[in-house]
Amino acid sequence: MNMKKTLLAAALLLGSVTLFAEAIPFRGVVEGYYGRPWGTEGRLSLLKFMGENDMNVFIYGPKDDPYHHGKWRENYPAEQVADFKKLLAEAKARKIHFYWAIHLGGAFNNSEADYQAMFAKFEHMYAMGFRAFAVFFDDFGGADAANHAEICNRIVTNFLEKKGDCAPLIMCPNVYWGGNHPYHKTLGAALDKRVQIMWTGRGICSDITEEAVKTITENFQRPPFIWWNWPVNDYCRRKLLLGRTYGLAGNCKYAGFVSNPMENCEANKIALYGVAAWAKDPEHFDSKANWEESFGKIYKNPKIAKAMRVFAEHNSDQAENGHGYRREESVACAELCQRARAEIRETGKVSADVEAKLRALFMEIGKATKTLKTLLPKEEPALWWEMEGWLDDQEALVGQGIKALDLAKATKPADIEKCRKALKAIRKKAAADTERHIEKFAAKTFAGDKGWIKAPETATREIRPVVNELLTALLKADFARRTGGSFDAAGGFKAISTMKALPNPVVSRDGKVAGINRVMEMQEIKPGETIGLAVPASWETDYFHAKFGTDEAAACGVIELSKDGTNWVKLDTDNGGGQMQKRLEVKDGWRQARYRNTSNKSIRIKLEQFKFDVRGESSPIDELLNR
Ligand code: LOG
Repeated sequence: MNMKKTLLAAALLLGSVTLFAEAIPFRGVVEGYYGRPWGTEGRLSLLKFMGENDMNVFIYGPKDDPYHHGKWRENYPAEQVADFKKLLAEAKARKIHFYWAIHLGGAFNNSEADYQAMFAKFEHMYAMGFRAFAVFFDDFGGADAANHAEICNRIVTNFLEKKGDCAPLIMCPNVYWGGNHPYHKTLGAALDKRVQIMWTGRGICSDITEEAVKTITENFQRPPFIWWNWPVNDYCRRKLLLGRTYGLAGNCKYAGFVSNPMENCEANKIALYGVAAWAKDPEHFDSKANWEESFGKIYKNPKIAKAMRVFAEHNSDQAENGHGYRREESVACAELCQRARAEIRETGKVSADVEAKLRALFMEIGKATKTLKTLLPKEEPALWWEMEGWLDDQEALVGQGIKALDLAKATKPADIEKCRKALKAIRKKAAADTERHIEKFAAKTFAGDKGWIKAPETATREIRPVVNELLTALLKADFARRTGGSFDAAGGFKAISTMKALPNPVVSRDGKVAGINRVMEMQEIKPGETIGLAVPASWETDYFHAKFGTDEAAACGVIELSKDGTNWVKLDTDNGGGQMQKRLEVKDGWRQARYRNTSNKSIRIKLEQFKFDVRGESSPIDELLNR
């Protein structure tokens, strides 16, 4: 059977037969995240890996490729055309359907001219060799289901049918998650039945549950094509997600299943090894065994495989994030870590038994990290390039862990001082490593936007809290001993929101940038609602900058500043390009900023940035070490 007939047969099959725990017909990857697109080398490497693991769909749609998204009307430059041809050849050789997606959200006005521009772009891609197309409406523009169905239907009749040799259209809706939204029903009813509809689950980032699949299948009037937002890390950019594949209902009917991975291209292989095996045979999938065996399959050198296994064990949870999606991490040592924290809370240190076990754990991780730092540069250079920052962080974390245990034992002032010095040196090196990592990644993003790149963090779920809590307790005790006073850590770095759509945004500080973590979705802010940021009194502010992705924000509201959170004054911001910003005088002592919708209508904003530039130590541990 040729490709066209195979696709047609699969499409017909999907419409009529109930599949139970059989291979999902279309299994693969959507390059659909925000951040540094993988590049041709990375994609070639993944296509090879996908082929070897029997995945058969690759959907190209990186948010930060301008020709996919904002500049979709423009053709690709010659260089990129050549790259696509290479990718298409590789995909063909590996029997992978290579889709190209256009992102129309918010930039399509339904004029005949726009339709012609879209078809012209499809022709450009068709001429390159693309025979599979997708349309994305996520995260931009309005939720007009009838219009989105109309656009897709016209692509089917005016382009795909005329060509006659293309795969069925795949579309990503504007409301791509959830269950009973009116958008889903309208779309399901109006959309040509041959078009496949993507869906991320009950939430934007969530497990895929049987019940939710049932509801969405009814509303879409067809089984969903899953866009699984795992292991993507664009909403938890400090973390690498290297854990096992779990949380997927295996007894449902799916049109297809693609994983949206991390911008860390090579590091995705652990997760994709799991997704590939699950989607091929959900019924017999053994999540833990699959994860254990993945390392030997992915890394040729057994030493690397073994060390990656140790590293991955402590790098799998997203940490606190806006979506609330979490994964297990450091499972084998979780109990030890909890016990250690309980002891620290009660006694300010750890017992001899716990101390010995923690020391062994830190040594084991340190050894694995060292192995990776030695072997990866030569043997896995691409993985090394993208993972170096996390290896540096892991090394610094366990290094501090060991020094904290030394500090707990030290009684002589000279020994204590030695530990403090060693800790300062580790933290100084870690800060420099982070700076280097940010520069390195920023140079490779399309936007070159440093604010978007976060400091790598490892082992956040179990181990980091032990190290931080132990260090804080010991250094506080030492501070009291030296000064006779008690140390009050700078508190109060938080978001302050009255937005119903965004009640608990997460904040973080990287060097001198202290802000709300970027939110990718459009969110409604109602008249009178506010979104803001408070920083501790010990931090000095010298700049305020918000990016809302729309000039409506400046037209419909103001930025206000406060010193105490009670009295607010309007800031005369410089506005433009969806942004509001202003230099601040340190001596004015501003510690809070908020945006207030002063108009009488609700607007939709994209909280791409909301930050102060600050001066002052970023953590209590640094404050304690420097005082
Ligand atoms: C985006 C996606 C992003 C992901 C995780 C979809 C359909 N769209 O919230 O580009 O990588 O969530 O942050 C999304 O998931 N928006």
